[in-house]
Amino acid sequence: MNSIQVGVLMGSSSDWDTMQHAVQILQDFGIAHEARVVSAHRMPDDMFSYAEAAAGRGLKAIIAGAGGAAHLPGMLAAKTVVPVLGVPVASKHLSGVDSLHSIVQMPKGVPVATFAIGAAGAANAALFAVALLASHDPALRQKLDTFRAQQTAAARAMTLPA
Ligand code: RP5
Repeated sequence: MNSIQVGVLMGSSSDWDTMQHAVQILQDFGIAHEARVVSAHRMPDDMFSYAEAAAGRGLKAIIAGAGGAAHLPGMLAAKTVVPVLGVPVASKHLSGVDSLHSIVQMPKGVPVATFAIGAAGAANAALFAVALLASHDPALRQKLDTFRAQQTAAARAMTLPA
């Protein structure tokens, strides 16, 4: 069995509706991955354990989604040099702008790559992870090129009402 390449973490099962879009992309590209709920404020010890073990387990990227005061991506990044890709999940009261600001405004020295709020951000985080892996994997690079070509063809085939 292939070892896990990408971890997909989220702060709550309520984030799954958003984060499933990352998992779907990883499945489509055949990337060995795992998806888990690891909450920064409800399970801080689990979060640190996951981050501390990530490099030794061979993880190449961690996609982390959270909403509200979204500490998860930044605190994971504080404990590992494995690239952390942050996905702001839309929150109930502030529509995810709070999540976005929490994730994107990392102080200098501990980076988190931050994506769009919601499903598009989750999918793009996974595509970014694919691109990272593809730089050392010609077959995966070919799959990514094909994905882009299909997307381009679909856009060119779009029609508008007369
Ligand atoms: C965050 O709080 C989670 O990432 C989630 O987006 C938000 C709300 O969590 P629940 O109250 O729905 O479990 O930690």
